[in-house]
Amino acid sequence: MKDDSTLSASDTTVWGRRRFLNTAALAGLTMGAAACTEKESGAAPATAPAAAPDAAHAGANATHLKPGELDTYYGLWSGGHTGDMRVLGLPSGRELLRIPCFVPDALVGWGITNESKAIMGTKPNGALRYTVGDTHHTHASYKDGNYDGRYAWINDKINSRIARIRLDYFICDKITQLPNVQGFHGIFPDKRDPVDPAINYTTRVFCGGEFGIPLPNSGLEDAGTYRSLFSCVDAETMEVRWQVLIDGNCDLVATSYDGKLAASNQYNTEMGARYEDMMSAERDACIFFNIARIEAAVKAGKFKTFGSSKVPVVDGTQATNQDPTTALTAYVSVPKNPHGVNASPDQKYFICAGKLSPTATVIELAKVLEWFDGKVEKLDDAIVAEVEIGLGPLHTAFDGRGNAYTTLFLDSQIVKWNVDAAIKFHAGDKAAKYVVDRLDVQYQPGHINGSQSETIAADGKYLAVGCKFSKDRFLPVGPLHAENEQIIDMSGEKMVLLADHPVRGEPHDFIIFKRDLVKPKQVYSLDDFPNAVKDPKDSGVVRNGKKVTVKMTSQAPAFSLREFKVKAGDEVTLILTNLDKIEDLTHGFAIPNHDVNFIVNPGETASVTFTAGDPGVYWCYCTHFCHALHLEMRTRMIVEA
Ligand code: CUK
Ligand code: CUA
Ligand code: CA
Repeated sequence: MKDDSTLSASDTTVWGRRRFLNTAALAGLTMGAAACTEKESGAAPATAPAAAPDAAHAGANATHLKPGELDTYYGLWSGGHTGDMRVLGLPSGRELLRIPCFVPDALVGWGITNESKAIMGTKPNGALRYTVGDTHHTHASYKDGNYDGRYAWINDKINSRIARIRLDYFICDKITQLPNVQGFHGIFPDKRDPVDPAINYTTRVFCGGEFGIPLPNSGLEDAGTYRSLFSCVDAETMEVRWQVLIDGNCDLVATSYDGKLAASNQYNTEMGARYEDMMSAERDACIFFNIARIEAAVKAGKFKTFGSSKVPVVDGTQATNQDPTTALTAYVSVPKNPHGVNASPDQKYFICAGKLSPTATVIELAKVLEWFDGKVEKLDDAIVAEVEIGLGPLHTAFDGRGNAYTTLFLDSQIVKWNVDAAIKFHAGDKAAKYVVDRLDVQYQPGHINGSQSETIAADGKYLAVGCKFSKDRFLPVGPLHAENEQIIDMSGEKMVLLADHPVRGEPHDFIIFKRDLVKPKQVYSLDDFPNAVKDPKDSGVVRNGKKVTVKMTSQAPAFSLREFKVKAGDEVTLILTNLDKIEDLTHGFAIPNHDVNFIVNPGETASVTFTAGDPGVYWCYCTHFCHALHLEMRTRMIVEA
């Protein structure tokens, strides 16, 4: 630690000589990043300056839109600790919406209305089961190898939950907690059903469990017995279909275009409990799952269950999967603590970034399938390239023209490299120049994605990079810095940095797709809600002992009830239907001192249940500016003794 901690992490002359980072070097990694701040902030950027993209590129791929101009792409961004999904317009990078999922949100009343609480899950006393989240990865449903605008999914690492977003209304409609799993990290939907070739769309979502735990979770201390599971969730029902018990752990997830394979990179094949143990081996793995065989094994009853969970768990450990022709899993060896596995848009390869190894590994999917058919002797033959690309490679995006773009955390760079050239180089053609370009970014990039990158329609226009540090890029606002999301023009031979955007931590992953792939609806139908109050005449107060139901409608600039009476201590359920059906005419409803605040969009019905407080008058008011008489849009809750 003493020696390495004094080095700059970006000092490639020193680090580049190491094939792998050792334990001591990793301990110095944090300090290395800090040292790199001082060094880089004083120096001129090595490549294109942020403020002045060259004129030709600014014309072709600019980020600045004139007032009133619309973006051409949507971006779905993981929200990080806010437990939501952020919707961006690109290339401008403007944030359009936050879709709350795992964490309460007072704007829309997420975690406050009965409808959202039912999705989030409650304890027996009615309180929310969880109020924190940590989202990392988001991916959308596919049809014919491209996004189909039905759903997106997002993970919560803390509580192993997966949320589904409906992309017609841009709302979360289901949340499922994975059993037997801690640290649910990577997530990817399949791109078609492997069992029935006619089903050309997503029917399941795969989830990687990162942390090993005792199964069932007994609190056992011997970490050597801890296990991680790979989970499959049904895209429609959102129920967990099956899980696979594996050796090592799961991290990120990728799926093939033919639906036959899913994979997860493994950094803890050592199954260690301390980081020194987790990085003790020189190689780890990318574990492949044979989806059709796993589903057949589940159907044949070859599974067990753990604890109170009824989810079938099949055995994907190495010891029981030696015969390729019956194996459910295949462990492809990749260098030291890989991070990220990404599917190339030509449908041929998965690429694993090396993280602690300066390499990218290209795995040919056809060869993995041949191994499962018993036609290839060595699984290692599926590795068609393992090439040096730079220090700290994490995630990879694609342009649809045969190039890969990998983030280099330690080098603070994006490296653009040609996959075919890398394969030639690996095969012995040492003249093959696979590195096409390098671009300095600010600073320490993690995730990266390109427009349409992981679809068959990758269009190679824009690249977004999530930089973990922003240091000097924005006005200082105290100790917590924004992260720096940078937009890059990837349409030419050389990458051109176009824009910086601050973003609240810590978003991790995102996808970017053409705007015409989703068809959002902006007004609800009253029939979408079984409890809708369809006519203002149906408004009123109904008492049943201590339980009181208040039915009300909103139509600018009034609520249908000008006042309503309840008694102190009543359990009040208030149902509000917005009868305004005009686009963008949303009303809000807040009750002072009762922790109630939510909105109703056009045609929407929402309800809240609360205990009426001390006797008195409480002005319930519209919280969403709707009309010239918005401030006058109120009703009184009169609480009697
Ligand atoms: S992990 Cu964050 S930089 Cu959760 Cu996607 Cu790689
Ligand atoms: Cu209704 Cu403001
Ligand atoms: Ca390892």
